[in-house]
Amino acid sequence: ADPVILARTQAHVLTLTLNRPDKLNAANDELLLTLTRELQAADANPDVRVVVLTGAGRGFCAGQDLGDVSGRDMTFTEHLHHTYNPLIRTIRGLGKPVISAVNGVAAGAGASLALAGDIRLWAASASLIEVFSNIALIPDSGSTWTLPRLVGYHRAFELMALAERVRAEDALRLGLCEHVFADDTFAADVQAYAERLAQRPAHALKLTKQALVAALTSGLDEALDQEAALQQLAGDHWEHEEGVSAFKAKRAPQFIRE
Ligand code: T3D
Repeated sequence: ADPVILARTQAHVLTLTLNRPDKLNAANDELLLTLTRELQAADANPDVRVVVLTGAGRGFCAGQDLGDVSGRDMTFTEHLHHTYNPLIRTIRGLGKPVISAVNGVAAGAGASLALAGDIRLWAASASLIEVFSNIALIPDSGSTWTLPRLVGYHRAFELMALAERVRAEDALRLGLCEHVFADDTFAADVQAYAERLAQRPAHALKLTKQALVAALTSGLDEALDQEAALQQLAGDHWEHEEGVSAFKAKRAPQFIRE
């Protein structure tokens, strides 16, 4: 059988491709557990500086494979704790930037995955649907946390209640993605973007992500203390010395040490 996740590294960019194109990459347990394992391995691999998540074929991810739900020997709660929650936590906790490269429709937990990346790049024909209410479930895999922080409570509720499709132009306006690229150059544009990000100081970005993630749920006082603590780790690292030396010498910094 074809692997459910394709992995390819080029120029320090690991691309993980959800590979069940006949089902718009709907997620079964094997896909979710493999993806989480690949992400954990990427975190430990110094050659990987940026991770890209994308989908094979015309979809990004259509959420839970609905063919796999009936007859399952786990409750919904157990299933979320076993599969989706570790995946979302792994992305959030990963010490490297994760790009959600949304090549096509992202629905249900697939929408949650599209929103979970640190950077969200969309193809012009991509779309997002908080589809859960169509099957009378509630949004999961972090959507209830992420979406209202992006669009506010009221718009999040409407998107969830009506399960309307958000297209790229609106996603950009609403802050659900950072950039939209043309369909026919999407993969190349994503790779170029990711390679640019890979040139940035990896250690400083890891600490930046850590500080931002913590600050999302803290008050200003805690955020200031956290910045002061993490700035020490950044300032003590060789990347800082390199950045300052490069500035003084009027040259580009070299943050990749092979
Ligand atoms: O623990 C738990 O299990 C709870 C967790 C829940 C997390 C969730 O994600 S719940 C939400 C599950 N997802 C859905 O309800 C989405 C269902 N799919 C759709 O609504 C539509 O497929 C889309 C709007 C995403 C795309 O529509 P369209 O018209 O572009 O494509 P299509 O023709 O509907 O789908 C193409 C094929 O993919 C089709 O198969 P076929 O007829 O060609 O053999 C379709 O059945 C299949 N497919 C799409 N989504 C799923 C799927 N197969 C299984 N599961 C799916 N989620």
